[in-house]
Amino acid sequence: MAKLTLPAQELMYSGHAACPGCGPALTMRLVLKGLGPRTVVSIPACCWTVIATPYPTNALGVSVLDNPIEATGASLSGLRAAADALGYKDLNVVGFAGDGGTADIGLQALSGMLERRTNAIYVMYDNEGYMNTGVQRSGATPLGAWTTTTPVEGSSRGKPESKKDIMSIVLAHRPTYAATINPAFPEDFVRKVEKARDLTGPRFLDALTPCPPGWKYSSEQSIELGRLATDSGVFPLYEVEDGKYHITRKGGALKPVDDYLRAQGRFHHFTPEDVQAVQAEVRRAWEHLLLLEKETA
Ligand SMILES: Cc1ncc(C[n+]2csc(CCOP(=O)(O)OP(=O)(O)O)c2C)c(N)n1
Repeated sequence: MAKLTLPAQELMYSGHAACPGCGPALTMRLVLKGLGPRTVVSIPACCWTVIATPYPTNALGVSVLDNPIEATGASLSGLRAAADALGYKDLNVVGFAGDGGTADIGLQALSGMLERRTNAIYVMYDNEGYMNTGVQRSGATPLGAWTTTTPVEGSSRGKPESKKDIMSIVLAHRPTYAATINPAFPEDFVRKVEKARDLTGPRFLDALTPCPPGWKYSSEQSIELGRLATDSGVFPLYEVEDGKYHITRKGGALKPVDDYLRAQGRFHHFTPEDVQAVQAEVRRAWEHLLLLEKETA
């Protein structure tokens, strides 16, 4: 059996308040393994504020700043300016925000930080909804998914709109580095975090983070779901450096999206036609990614 080569250092401690199987918790643990202790993390209102820092505790072995939900990008610019003024050149300035606080409410602050070329790493953990406040839909919720604000009852059949493409929005700002990461593939994940750590300028990491209560599945399936997301092409693993695309996991033919969708209660109302529509969209996006990789080689 292959041996994992993850850094042994733990900067996330037990006793935090995450649900069992929490994808965002796995993601924080791996991000800190890749970055090490010279790190400050700015966290907006989201599940992670509750997980890490119910006053006066901190489950992380690094400093944490709680910021307003809309302000993570601005917070990173301020933290970097302060770190530079104090001469802390080797400090990793990191934002760790949910999809709601990134792709919706904090989008303008993120755009400002990218455009100002703030020397910082922004991690979006994408659990595809406003989970901390009770599973409301976000711009990152996928097409057709049940949430409390996109119910499956009467004429409502889940979210009528498609998922917002945050990577394309970020990449339009030409960051130094942007990559998708998935805690179900920890070595690919940590390699990208370490690469981001060693670069300067604005860097963005987009993590898919399964959420047992929000996606309605049993907590021990989080890693399996993450694997299915990537191997079906729902969440491809790739990185973009200096405008060049590189797909970091290509395992032959994509698996059908069926297993991924059927494993989650939020898609249980899907008809075969709904599954086909998702399949067609996933295939189209995958082909587009292959093309981008070829064209930018
Ligand atoms: C301006 C503002 N609006 C709404 C809220 C309430 N609020 C707190 S956490 C949260 C959900 C954030 O969702 P997301 O960023 O996706 O993170 P998750 O809860 O899924 O971890 C909301 C809406 C707030 N704190 N501030």
